[in-house]
Amino acid sequence: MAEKPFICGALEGFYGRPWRQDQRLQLFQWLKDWDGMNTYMYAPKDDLYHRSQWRDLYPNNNLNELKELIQSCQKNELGFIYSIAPGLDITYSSEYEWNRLVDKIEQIQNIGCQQFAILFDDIPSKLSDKDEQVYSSFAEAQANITNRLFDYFSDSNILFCPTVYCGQMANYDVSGNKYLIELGDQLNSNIGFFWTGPEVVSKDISVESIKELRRVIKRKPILWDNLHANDYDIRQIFFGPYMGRSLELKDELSGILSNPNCQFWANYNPLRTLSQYQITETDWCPKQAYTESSNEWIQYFGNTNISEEEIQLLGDCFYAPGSMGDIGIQMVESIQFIMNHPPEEWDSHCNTFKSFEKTLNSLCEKLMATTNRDLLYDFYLPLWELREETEFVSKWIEWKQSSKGEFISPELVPRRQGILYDIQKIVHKD
Ligand code: GDL
Repeated sequence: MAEKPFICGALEGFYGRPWRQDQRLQLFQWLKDWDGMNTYMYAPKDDLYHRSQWRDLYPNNNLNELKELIQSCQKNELGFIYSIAPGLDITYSSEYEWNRLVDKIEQIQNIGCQQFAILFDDIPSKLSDKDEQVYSSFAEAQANITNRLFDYFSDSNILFCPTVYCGQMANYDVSGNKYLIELGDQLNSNIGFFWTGPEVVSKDISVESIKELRRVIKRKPILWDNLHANDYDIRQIFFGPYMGRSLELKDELSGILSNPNCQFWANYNPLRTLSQYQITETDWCPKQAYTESSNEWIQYFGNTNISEEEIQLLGDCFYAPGSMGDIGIQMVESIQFIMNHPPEEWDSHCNTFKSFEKTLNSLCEKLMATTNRDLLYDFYLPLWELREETEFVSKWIEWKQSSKGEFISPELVPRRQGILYDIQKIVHKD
């Protein structure tokens, strides 16, 4: 059989408020315009009918929205994958449950969808008493129902997300993981298999780690890439490039779907640079792709006065999990230096800080005046917080240089308080 085309695109697979319809339509426009991108996967954890109430058919208004999405993907020559996540409470061996699953998938098939994914991530990994009498393992139960779907919907493409979906969940022993081995043996080899890398959020993914997985699951996995996901930490947002994956990695995969930031407008660089990674054959430079993408991104800000320097600062401060771009790194280093040295030694660090502050303030002012209010609201919280911290440092510098009296904080309202901070103070003392 001819090898299926490499799947590449965006996956709406995060927890929290799903994207809006108009945002998804904007996304399809991007995916269509960007070489290398060909797919959107619908998997919002908090679409009621996707997970919690997976048995229930979509009411008409929701169904019409899905239909519009499917038709828009068809028009834009993009693949649309509908996914369903029954794992929270399904009885795998029940014919009643099987019929609910079929009815639901048929409902979506009837509005034009031809690709489906069944997701078993983030569920209790224990079979019910009833299922225990029928299946010898969790893997067998999942493989069985997914193979049955594959046979039943034989004209459709079927994909599968396992419960152990990264190296960490296999205690970093993928080759010895019984669940994965059983799936490799029992899951029809034409069914796509999702994997997030060594971790749930994998900063780097080595070719070797995927080669090892391939040997176990007996197919090339599709990367469910959480690099830019931020649903696990409300204070973070990621505007940086697709990175930490070599070009050789693509040879080991049958696709890459990025599950990015919950805030739709934050995803321009993450997705744009993924498209560039996908079409690059040699000499992949994430930083260069990021700079080019950032400059394109300005057109969506509803304020053409935003400069390349300002956009770079924005992206460099909110870059990727555990890493910043150059401007962010310099800024943190300078603050660190200033706080730990007397003013006579500050020298260029003070200038670095002041110029950062100036650019940040002008960016914020321009954003306040943007006509793309939606984008402003998406970035508001992290930007506002960064601005406040910067103002705090600025006032502290003034005070230190004046060497007068006690430092009076510029904060007008109480913040960094509440139950989360109290728990964190106790639990993470360092
Ligand atoms: C997960 C969830 C995903 C979530 C992500 C980041 C998978 C397969 N599932 O574990 O829905 O967005 O982490 O928090 O990644």
